[in-house]
Amino acid sequence: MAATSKVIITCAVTGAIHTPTLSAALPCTPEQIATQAIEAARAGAAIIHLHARNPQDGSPTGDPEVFAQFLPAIHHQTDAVINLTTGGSPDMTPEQRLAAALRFKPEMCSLNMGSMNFSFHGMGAKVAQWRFPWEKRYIEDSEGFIFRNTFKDVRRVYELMSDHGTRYEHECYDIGHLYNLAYFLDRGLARPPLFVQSVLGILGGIGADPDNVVFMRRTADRLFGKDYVWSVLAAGRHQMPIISQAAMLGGNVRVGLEDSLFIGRGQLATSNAQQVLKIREILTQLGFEIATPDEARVLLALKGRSAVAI
Ligand code: KMH
Ligand code: ZN
Repeated sequence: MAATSKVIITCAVTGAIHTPTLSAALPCTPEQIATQAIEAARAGAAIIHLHARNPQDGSPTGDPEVFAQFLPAIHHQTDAVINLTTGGSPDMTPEQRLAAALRFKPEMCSLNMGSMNFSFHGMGAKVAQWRFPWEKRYIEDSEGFIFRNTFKDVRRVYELMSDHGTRYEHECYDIGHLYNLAYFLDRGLARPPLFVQSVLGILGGIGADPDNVVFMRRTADRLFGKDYVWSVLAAGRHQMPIISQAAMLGGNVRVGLEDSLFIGRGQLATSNAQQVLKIREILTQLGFEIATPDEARVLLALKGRSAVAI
């Protein structure tokens, strides 16, 4: 494990899993995404992880023209590290998933470390009326979704994005994904310090169980030694307890409405910043300090905010 003196908070602002009916706070338009991202950065998030949505109906899109409607505001009004998704959404091709990262050459992009089932079909069970026609089917269809991230797909992202000096949030949804990352480390495509994002609680991935957080940590220690910086996210109601545990184990944390719509038991969050402030308070009370964006840049060996094409 690379020594982490301060905790890096990542905020994943909107994602591609939740849909507008599930929470009025979910940012969907470029203005909403920009506003919530800026608030999250001001609240203490050093890294902002971003997806885009169609302004008309909130459906996920990989169109760089939509990203172009919110990235400049975030880039100019904060000094946060901008991290663009390459996971996209279930209905995007590998090319669509990569298009925005290729155009804007961010300091970071996500890189999903293995193919898997990725299902959230139970999420709409309590919804009586949907705001937009696409939502119900999108959620139901995820029962049959295979999240494609073959070795060839992953290699391609490394080869294309490393040319731009972009570094990676390695999304590891199960123990095997850590071994996949070790394979790319051995071949020189992944370069230390690795940023490893352990993802717990996705249906199809490892469960959000405290034992599994420790299992992830020990396995990453064994595979990567001092060559990695560890972060954890957990889906839904597991978010705050699991990431608090991760911090106690020397990890960094990710919050945001991409991962959970909640701020407490049965209580919807009103914004991304609210979740950032909550974990910040928990960490501060536990005696941790929060990393600034520039401190995160040093810890993760990023190229710097002036080297992006936003
Ligand atoms: N939705 C998260 C569980 C990506 O954007 O590449 C993982 C994620 C994937 O953030
Ligand atoms: Zn994402």
